[in-house]
Amino acid sequence: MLELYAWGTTNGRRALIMAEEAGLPFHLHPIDIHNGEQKTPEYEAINPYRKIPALVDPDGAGGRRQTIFESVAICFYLGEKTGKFLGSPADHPNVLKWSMFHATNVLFTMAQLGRVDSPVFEKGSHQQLDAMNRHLKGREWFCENYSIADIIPFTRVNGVKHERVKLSDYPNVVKWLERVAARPAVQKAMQQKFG
Ligand SMILES: N[C@@H](CCC(=O)N[C@@H](CS)C(=O)NCC(=O)O)C(=O)O
Repeated sequence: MLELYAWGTTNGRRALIMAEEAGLPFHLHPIDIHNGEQKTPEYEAINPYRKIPALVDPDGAGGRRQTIFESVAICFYLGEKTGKFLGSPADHPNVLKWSMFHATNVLFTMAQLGRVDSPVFEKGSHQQLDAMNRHLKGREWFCENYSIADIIPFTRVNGVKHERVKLSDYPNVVKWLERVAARPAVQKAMQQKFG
């Protein structure tokens, strides 16, 4: 059985959404990061960075035990393991590029937006939300079908609450958030209690 180590944070719930969407049996280990549980030697053996989330697959490719950390890597890993949410062969390049757009831009910029009072992160967030909003016009998902390119940004964008960066200025993004939030697997993961 897959072992998922997480807590109820933006990054933790991203991995939990992916695990729920993947549909494989998994055991959720709550790691209370406010209690230092991510800093035990046992957990460090799974993730040397000592942060959640992490996934252990006792039955990876070739029957090998695999440990995966970084929530985006967990999305790719479970997508590859199940053959789900990576797009058709023709659409896969789109899934790659949008997943990377989110992983390398949106996750960092919008995390800093909530932490640091800086025009740099405000401008970056506006530029990224504007790109997303224009792309989502007339589309349900970032790519042809629901994919990790939707799962990766969801919790981070959903959490944006800022005086000068208002999601309501980006109506196609708001509608996309609502579509993702309506999925049963997403609802289950977002309602999961920790602590
Ligand atoms: N890029 C990493 C970020 C992981 C991360 O920052 N995790 C936070 C919680 S969201 C954590 O474990 N914080 C506890 C600590 O820093 O000690 C990912 O997406 O998995």
